[in-house]
Amino acid sequence: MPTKTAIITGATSGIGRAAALKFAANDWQLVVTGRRAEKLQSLQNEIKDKYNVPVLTLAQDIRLHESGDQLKKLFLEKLIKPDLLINNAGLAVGLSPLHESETADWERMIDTNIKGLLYVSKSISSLMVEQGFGHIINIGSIAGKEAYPGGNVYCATKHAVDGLTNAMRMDLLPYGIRVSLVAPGAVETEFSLVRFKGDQQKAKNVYKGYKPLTAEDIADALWYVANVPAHVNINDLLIMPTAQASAMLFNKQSSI
Ligand code: NDP
Ligand code: 8X3
Repeated sequence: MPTKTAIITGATSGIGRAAALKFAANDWQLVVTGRRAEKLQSLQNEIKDKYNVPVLTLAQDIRLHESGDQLKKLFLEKLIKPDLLINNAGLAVGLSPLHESETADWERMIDTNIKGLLYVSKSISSLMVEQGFGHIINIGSIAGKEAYPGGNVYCATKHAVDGLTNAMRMDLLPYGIRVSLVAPGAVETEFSLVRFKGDQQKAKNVYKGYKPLTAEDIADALWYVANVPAHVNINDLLIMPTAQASAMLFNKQSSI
């Protein structure tokens, strides 16, 4: 019997996928979401083959108002309780100065990184309040701690995640529900491919000359944050590659 249940949004690639594998390897039951149904299916198959723990998949676009309630319905129907929500789904689109950027790109980032996170958090935290336990981990970013040129709207959305994490922790304090932020620096995933709209060369260049974090590094951190004793909460964990000192400052001659 699995010990606990985690919901991981954006589990079709990168950090979310690595986190799903990490928690499944440690006997957690999972509910995983993302838009690409075929990727959710292959994650489900891999977890069943390797770890034999139950995995429910929900293919959904987190930007839709009903995304949170769809997830909540699944929990009520299956009679399972969420121990942990990892609000991971997110993206950057574009890296242009504000006056040259596309308003459609702003909408995608704001709707996914802020509004999607809010829809899911509202629905799942209401279940956690009713059941009297739970933990929410939001994935922030170094971009939520400092701005950088061309980062404008992406940085604003991750600053919003930072602020929301603090506010949610206050709202959920009376119910003993923990709220944490895990904020990574550069992690090599599909992130840059999405940011540069499929331009493989531009995406590769982001990680050239140094060793970026891997999705598994962040999955390990998520595992740690989720498994500290019940009286401990990790409020805010900023994790950087050794070769990255700030959003813009890299040692690109680094051997590590
Ligand atoms: P990936 O692009 O590899 O993964 C992003 C995930 O988000 C995918 O599973 C994608 O699923 C999901 N997603 C995107 N849009 C939506 C949507 N509208 N509805 C549902 N799911 C969606 O990138 P990462 O793993 O790197 O990103 C994960 C999180 O980490 C993001 O919040 C990102 O901002 C953050 N982050 C990343 C860093 C990095 O350097 N990589 C550094 C700091 C933070 P699908 O496309 O199937 O919908
Ligand atoms: C992703 C990291 O520095 O590209 O959140 O914004 S960065």
